[in-house]
Amino acid sequence: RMYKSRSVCRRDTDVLSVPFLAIYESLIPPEEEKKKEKQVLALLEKLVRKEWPAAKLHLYGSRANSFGVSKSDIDVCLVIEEAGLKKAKIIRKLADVLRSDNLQNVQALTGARVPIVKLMDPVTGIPCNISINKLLAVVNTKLLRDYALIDPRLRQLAFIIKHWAKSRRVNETYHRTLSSYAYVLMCIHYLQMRRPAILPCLQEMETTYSVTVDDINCAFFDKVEKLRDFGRHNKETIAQLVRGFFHFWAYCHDYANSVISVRTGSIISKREKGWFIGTDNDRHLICIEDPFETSHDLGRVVDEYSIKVLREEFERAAEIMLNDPNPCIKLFKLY
Ligand code: 3AT
Ligand code: MG
Repeated sequence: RMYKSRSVCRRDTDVLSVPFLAIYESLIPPEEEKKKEKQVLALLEKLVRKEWPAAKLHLYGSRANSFGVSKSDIDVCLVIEEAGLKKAKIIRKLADVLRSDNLQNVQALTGARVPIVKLMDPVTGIPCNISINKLLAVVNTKLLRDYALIDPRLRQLAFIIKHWAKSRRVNETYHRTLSSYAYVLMCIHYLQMRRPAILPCLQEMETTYSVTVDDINCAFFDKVEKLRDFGRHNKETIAQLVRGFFHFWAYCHDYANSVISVRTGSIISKREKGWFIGTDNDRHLICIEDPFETSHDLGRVVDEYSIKVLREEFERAAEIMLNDPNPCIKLFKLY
């Protein structure tokens, strides 16, 4: 048997979950990775401070939101006050600063929608992306991490869905499918909508954390240690949740009219958001509201072709989960 930890077979009756939990455990990054990540961050901080003494570096994305599998890239946000300087200029300057210290493969990607510096840490080989003043991503990283602390089933479900999406090649925004961030929001929303609910809606609760970034007030309840047993009335197992997730996206979601919203913990209407073809350049064929930048549809990358690919993949997965007694082989079969 592949699984090592006894915790994975806590419930004897839940044999269907055993292979899912084994996959989940095999994807968790080992402790050494955390150490290496700290070294990379310390090195970057040292170099950046030479040029900008007051600069701060924040880790965000899957290395910080707890949804990162082993060997994920390192997403870092450089926060500096450079009044008047264009981001592209800062990016080029930053790339020069890093190159001067023998770092390899430093690329300034100034043409991208979000300009970044890409580099490879020479010691660990870990790829690293540095963006400038992208504080909303730092805040949404905290929101995701806080949700993960409430019920362990979220992290399990999200690892499995991300692993499925990577295996089936529907986690590639440059091919017009969805980002990892979008998939995690879909998982959070799914667990908010279970009855009894497995996750609460942190943005609808009392505000204990509040920051304003780019004129957007980001406020939510972050004392999540008080919510540790929130989902206790719902006994659904990870196998049931994986099946339910795919069933929802294959057969239940109303693609024509609905928007999923983690911000409200509910489904809202496209009409309410004005999200129709023609109102902006986006197609809104699958609508996932960003929890803070609420005018932002994370499904906007999806077009008429990739929506078909996505929906066929949801249906394929739902069918496997329903009919295959040993679903993991087919489900994660590389596309
Ligand atoms: P991987 O493990 O790297 O696949 P990730 O969580 O790091 O997953 P991304 O690399 O896609 O996800 O994105 C890095 C972070 O940037 C995640 C999220 O905090 C933020 N982010 C990504 N896409 C968006 C978006 N469209 N709007 C706002 N924030 C975003
Ligand atoms: Mg990442």
